[in-house]
Amino acid sequence: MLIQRGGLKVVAGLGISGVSTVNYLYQQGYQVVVTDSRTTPPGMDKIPQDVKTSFGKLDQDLLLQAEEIILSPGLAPQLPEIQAALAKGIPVVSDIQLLRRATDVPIVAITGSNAKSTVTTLVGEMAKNAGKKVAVGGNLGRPALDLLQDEPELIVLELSSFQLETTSNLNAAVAVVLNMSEDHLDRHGDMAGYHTAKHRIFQGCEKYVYNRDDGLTRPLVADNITHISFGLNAPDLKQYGVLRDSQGHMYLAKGTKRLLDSSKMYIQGSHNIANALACLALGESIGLPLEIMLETLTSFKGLEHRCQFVDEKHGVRYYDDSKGTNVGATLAAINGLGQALAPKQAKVLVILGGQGKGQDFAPLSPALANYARHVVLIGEDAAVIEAALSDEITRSYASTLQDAVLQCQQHAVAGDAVLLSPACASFDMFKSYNDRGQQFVQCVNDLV
Ligand code: UMA
Ligand code: ADP
Repeated sequence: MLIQRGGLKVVAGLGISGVSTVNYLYQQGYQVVVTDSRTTPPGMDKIPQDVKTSFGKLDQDLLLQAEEIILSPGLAPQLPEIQAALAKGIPVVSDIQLLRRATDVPIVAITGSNAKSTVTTLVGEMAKNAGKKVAVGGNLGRPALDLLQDEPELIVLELSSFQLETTSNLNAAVAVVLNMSEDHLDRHGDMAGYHTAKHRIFQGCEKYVYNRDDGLTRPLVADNITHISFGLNAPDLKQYGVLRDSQGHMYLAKGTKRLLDSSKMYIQGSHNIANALACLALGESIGLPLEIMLETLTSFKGLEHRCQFVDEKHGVRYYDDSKGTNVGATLAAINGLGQALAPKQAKVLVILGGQGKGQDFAPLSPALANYARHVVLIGEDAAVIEAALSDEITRSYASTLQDAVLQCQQHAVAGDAVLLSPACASFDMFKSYNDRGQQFVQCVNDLV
């Protein structure tokens, strides 16, 4: 440890972000201790041995001694131990707050119910291809404070509502809420709570980007803050949008100028066109050259577990959309695949279910009635989803993913597509959405 400075920093929750926070504070010479409700939290072996730890429950005494508590995004501020600290006037902040305090490097701040990882990765690639020394992370996986090790000139951050809840005055160079649909209501109480958390991203921003197709993405900030919009309609001057030719081909456009034929991108579906437009608007806001951004859009292959083609068996195609963890994402996948198959009279077989996070599943029903041949329900909230489906949708239950895939195969006809897009979190049956996606791929590979 270097010099001892300041009062006691208590890190609540270890995990990936807790480890990064403890190590950062330790290296800076702060007095740091860590508590976690788990007896053997992940990352215990990745922090200095002389850091005091208290595991097995959140240590109330320790929390009340803090000068500041740095809360893991995995822990809700509503927990009684955290509420007790807040009541005593102890500040509770995120690792994102510490990052902002540590550096003046411009931050591109990205949130939304869906598309965060895709847009964050793409903007990071655009910046890299433009020759910027850029660090990319946050909710995406590489914890925020670790990004400082790269000594970046630009930081691109994916931010979750959990991280934003305890972040104030991020002062981003540019901020965006890409879209808003129900998610994490079990944590935020209702849509208003979730919206409030997400919109903290705009506090102190220099510029912002918003989605014209989704009023809930538009910030309540002063009119004089520079902004650019994107949307799937024809754009006004200097805004991003879509122009169609006489055959209906969609072009990414700025004002009246066509920029790119959307079929030139590997990432497909109208939601990905919106994502690409958001990237252009964000990139323009930080001065990235248009040509390089367009080249990046045409070379980007997309991320794993996002509507990813797995294999074709007996004329049936299998798609892994394990990252479809909420209704909004699953709707985009069902509509995207369904619209593509409809002219061939083919349909989608959808595997749905897991932990529902308090969402309303009713919006899935019309899309499934239009495009699904059959639905297989898995996981903790299978019955909650079933109750939201209209009678004409044929459905069955499966207790394992393997059985779900087999049932889909039995109901499918050549030309159909089987889609794993659960609209739910995975933790009831799997380690993570990655694990769920990998197991799905294995089940598909095992099909005869
Ligand atoms: N937990 C406890 N007790 C504790 C602390 C955590 O039981 O004292 C449990 C909680 O149930 C929690 C789970 O552990 O849900 C995971 O929390 P963690 O502290 O182990 O999390 P980290 O490993 O630090 O990962 C966190 C983010 N996790 C969450 O927000 C839940 C990661 O986002 C993020 O990539 C990482 O920091 C680096 O910034 C993951 C995520 O699921 C991908 N995010 C949600 C989403 O995308 O929908 C918001
Ligand atoms: P996030 O990081 O916000 O979860 P991802 O880029 O990982 O976003 O995508 C998550 C899920 O959302 C995937 O199933 C993906 O196909 C879907 N998706 C991507 N973009 C959109 C969008 N603009 N609207 C709705 N769903 C989307």
